[in-house]
Amino acid sequence: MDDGRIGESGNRQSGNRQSGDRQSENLASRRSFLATMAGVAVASRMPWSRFSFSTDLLAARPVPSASQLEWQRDEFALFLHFGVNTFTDREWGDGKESPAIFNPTALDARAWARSAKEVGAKTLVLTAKHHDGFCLWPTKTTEHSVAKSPWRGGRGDLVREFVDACRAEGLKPGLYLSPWDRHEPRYGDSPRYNDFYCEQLTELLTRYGAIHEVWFDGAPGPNDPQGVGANGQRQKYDWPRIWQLVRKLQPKAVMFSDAGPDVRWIGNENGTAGDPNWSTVDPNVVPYPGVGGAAVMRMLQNGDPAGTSWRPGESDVSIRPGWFYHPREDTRVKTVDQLVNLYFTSVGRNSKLLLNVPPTREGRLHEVDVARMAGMRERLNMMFARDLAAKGRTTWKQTSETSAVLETDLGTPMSASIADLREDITRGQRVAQYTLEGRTDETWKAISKGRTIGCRKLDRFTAVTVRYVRLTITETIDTPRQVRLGLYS
Ligand code: FUL
Repeated sequence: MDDGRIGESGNRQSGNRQSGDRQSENLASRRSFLATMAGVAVASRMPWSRFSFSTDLLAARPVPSASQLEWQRDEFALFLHFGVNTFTDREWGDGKESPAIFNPTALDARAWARSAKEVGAKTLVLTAKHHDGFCLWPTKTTEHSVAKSPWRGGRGDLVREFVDACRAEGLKPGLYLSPWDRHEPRYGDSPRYNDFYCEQLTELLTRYGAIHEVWFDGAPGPNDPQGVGANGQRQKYDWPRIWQLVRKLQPKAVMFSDAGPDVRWIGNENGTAGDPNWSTVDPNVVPYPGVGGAAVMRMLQNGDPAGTSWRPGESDVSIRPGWFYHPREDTRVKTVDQLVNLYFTSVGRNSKLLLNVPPTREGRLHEVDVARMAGMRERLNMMFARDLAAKGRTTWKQTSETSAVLETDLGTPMSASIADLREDITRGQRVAQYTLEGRTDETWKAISKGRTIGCRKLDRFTAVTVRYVRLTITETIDTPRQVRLGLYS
């Protein structure tokens, strides 16, 4: 799979998740090295690293919009895959499913939102339509919707129940509308399907109040034979039109896809951002969703320090092997340890975690999934309960146009095993290389090292007892700005 995505299993990263995961780990480490070298090379070549006092050049560096900033600072969101696949026990429906099978017997969207809130998620993203084309709202665009199902006597509107529940719990609703539609006969008849798709978007973005994230999936890959319409043609999406429409109808929403434009897919479905992970990208490398190839995957995983667009990465991953609920996977729910690790490989690498928790056929979140998420939250709350550096005495010194040192005296020796680094990303992402050291006596000992920091970088290490901590930033791509250092036991 040279383009990194494929189908039968409904997992666009690889038909075989195991080998896909291993493959991406190997690639990630090789890539990280290459990207670091590229980053360093770029930094020393960059005009603004030498003439960083020119306000014109500084102004040209990409920074996040208010919506992108809020989106990233929220850190954690839940994904809900729910639809006809829930009832057929499949991952990718073929569009021939009868709406009669959609009949959740105890659906409670408010309970989804309550669980999400309890585990600290700020946004919930629902599959309003997956690849099978079945719509969870009573759309005027097709008969293939909840209106033809027995659920709520055909008068139900799950998007309505979902957004109302989110708002009642103070959460932000987001919607996934699959571009690929295996039911709609116009799919493949490009201009006509684009009209249809824009009409669906218009319904979703005008009927339900503020929608905070619009999720455009990239499946199927460009070489997947399944991705043709009834006429045997591949659909050519009008992305500029689609993006403009969302911008017009919901100017504050962030749009997710491989190609953004606001937030990008992180390049795998296992919750692992690249290291380094720059929030800036070269938009020409990933011009539209679904485009494949090694350079694309590298850009998605690592971003680009010289990138001209601010497009932070979102790490989507399911709490179970599949995206939809399957009873056979009740014993394969990720453990609390695995979920905590995911937090570190996504949020802790300047990304955002979008964790999928699929509702059951009853329309409930499964109790095992809820318990595991609660366990994750509890563990994270404990880990980050007390910042050992909060009362320390900190000094910051810029040592050159591209380097700086931050030192904290904790006041007394303390045992730490997590460093929490944060750049003020309202001014962009600047750090390209750093080392962290600690000491109690005269000798500094290495604790960790890394490349980019961005919104949040979490380093975990074997517990060390330190009184003084020193963060040496050896390379930045713009004038260094003070980084925040937290330390946790
Ligand atoms: C993929 C889809 O094919 C999966 O079914 C799922 O929706 C995942 C989030 O994205 O591309």
